[in-house]
Parts: sequence; C-alpha cells; structure tokens
Amino acid sequence: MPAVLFCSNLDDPEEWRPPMTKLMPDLELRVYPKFGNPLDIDVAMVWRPPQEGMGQFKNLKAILALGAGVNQLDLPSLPKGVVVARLVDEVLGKAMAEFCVLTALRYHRNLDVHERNSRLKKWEYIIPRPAAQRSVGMMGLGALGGQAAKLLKTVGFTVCGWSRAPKKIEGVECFSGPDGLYKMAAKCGIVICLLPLTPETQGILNKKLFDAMPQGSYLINLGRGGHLTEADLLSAIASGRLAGATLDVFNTEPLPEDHPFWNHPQITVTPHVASTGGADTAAQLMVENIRRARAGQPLVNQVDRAKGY
Ligand code: NDP
Ligand code: OXD
Repeated sequence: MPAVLFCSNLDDPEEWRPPMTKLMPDLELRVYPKFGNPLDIDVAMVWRPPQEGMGQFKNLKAILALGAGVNQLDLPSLPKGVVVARLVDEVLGKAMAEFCVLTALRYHRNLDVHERNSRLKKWEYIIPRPAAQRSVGMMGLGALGGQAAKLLKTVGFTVCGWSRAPKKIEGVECFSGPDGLYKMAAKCGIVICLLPLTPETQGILNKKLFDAMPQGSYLINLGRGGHLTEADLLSAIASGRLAGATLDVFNTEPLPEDHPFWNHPQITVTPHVASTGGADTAAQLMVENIRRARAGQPLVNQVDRAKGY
C-alpha cells in the first residue's frame, strides 16, 4: 500500500488529515520522522525536506509543496524524475491580497509617520492624497501578485505590475523583461515584491532598483529574504531614497536578535505572516495531485524545475 509522507516543522498534519481523508478514504498519511519503511512513500507533502534529503525515498514520484514558494525545497538537489507542485489556494491568495492592501495603505495614509510622531507627541498634519495619485508596483503577477494587484486596483490605487512574460490584466499597467522592471519602478511610490526566489531574482531588491524608484518611496517584501540586498536597503533609507520598508521574509528566520532591521525606525518587521494556506480548501488540490502522481499524469500547478518556480 503506497503512503504519503507529511514533512513540515510549520504545518500541523492533523489539520490536513481529516479533509484529505474525507476525499480519499484509503489515504495512508505518515508524519516525518515516523514514516516506517521509506520504500512505501510515493508522494511527499513537504514544506522543507528533512536534513538528510529525500534520497532514501526510492519510490518517490512527486513532492507536493506545502507552500506557494518552492525555493526551500532546493530543487536541484531533488532526485531527477520527481515532479513538484506548488500550493495555490484561494485562502492563501485572499490573505496575501489583504496584506498587500494593508501595508500599501499604511504607507499611503502616512500611518508610519504618524506612529513615529505619536511616540514623540508630535502633531504633524500631512494632507492625505487620493489613492489614485499613488502608484503601486507589483513585482510578480502570478497566483498571488496577480490577485493582489486586482485588489489594490479596487481600493483605488494606480497599479503597475511586472512579470517575466508579457501579461494583460485589466486596469493594471503591465511590464515585462529585465528593462521593464526599471521602467515600472520609476513610476511607483510603493513597490511590493511577490516573486519566487530563483537564481534570476536573487538579490533583485537592490541599489539599482531603489535608485530607479522616486525619492521617498516604500518597499514591501513579501517574497523571500533572498530577494533583498540588505545593505542596499539600509543605505537607501539612510540617504532618503526610500522612506521605509515592510519586510515579512528574511534570509534567516526567525530574524536574529541582533539584526539591524529590528530596531530600525523606518523598517517594519513581520514574522513571515503575510499569508498562509488553508488545509480545508487546499486538501482537494493535494488529493487531486496524489491521484495524478500515481497515474503518471502531469500535476496541477506543476513547477518547472528548470525555471525554479
Ligand atoms: P507564481 O509562480 O504564481 O508567480 C510568480 C510570478 O513571478 C509570475 O508572474 C512570474 O512571471 C514572475 N517571475 C518569476 N521570475 C521572474 C523573473 N525572472 N522576472 C520577472 N518576473 C518573474 O507564484 P505565486 O504568486 O504563487 O507566489 C509568489 C511568491 O510569493 C512565492 O514564490 C513565495 O516566495 C512568496 N510567498 C510568500 C508568502 C508569505 O507569507 N510571505 C506566502 C506565500 C508565498 P510569469 O508570469 O511571466 O511566469
Ligand atoms: C509560502 C510561504 O511559500 O508561506 O507559501 O512563504
């Protein structure tokens, strides 16, 4: 009887078991590290592979990521022939879009400045501007960035977006390709990163990008810590090029206690909480992909291992 491995230090397998068993009554879900005979495992639901890697699961056909991002799976290290699917889920998408609107509005309505002023008992009237006068640039127009761009538009922002391949999204000015990023950045007072972390996007939030943005802009990084060149952000804020940043993801998580971001008055740190998937809604996708993997069919939301997302 083939079995599915569940391996995550963040997700609770007992949240997934009931909705998945409802859809697949004969599901045999084994939780790492008590998986029994490794040769029984043909599919694995994984946030991050165990330290010893996935090599011992010789009959593994597919990895179903417990995240939308898959960089933490270290794709090149996975056995060749193993297919990988990402998590795309309505709860995840909705929560991420909310977080984008929340963080963008906070900067748009100068709440960051008012928060600092209130600690100093400083009464400073800043005239609020209409949202349409603020351009928000979305780096990544996939499942999450695309949905967030639409909600930002609904709130009234002028919205731009950047992707690898050209895209058309109603009401969103879309850019693509390497030059497109800097053309978009030049227009945007708030830039949000919702890219996957790949060799091409590593360190992409850097001086070149910040220099392209208007003076006094804001950065919101919800992608991965590896997107950000940390020293460039600190310099850009020190010079006034950027007025502040909200960072949800970091190279090392939890963010080390002595990290300069913690106490920086213009940086807001959130502990990788921008969004999370819902087991109830995503169980259907997982079960569908277990069936497909066992039938040798392409997975839903299958990752292109060469592209890295
Ligand atoms: P998708 O794969 O659906 O979308 C990725 C987007 O990025 C696509 O539009 C893609 O372009 C674009 N892209 C990728 N590489 C490049 C490149 N080199 N140049 C330009 N554009 C590029 O991913 P999701 O939207 O589902 O997720 C995005 C990321 O969000 C995840 O990888 C993860 O890192 C992060 N995340 C963070 C969470 C948090 O709580 N902070 C929660 C969940 C996810 P194209 O459309 O042309 O392929
Ligand atoms: C994800 C995440 O990739 O939570 O899903 O970061």
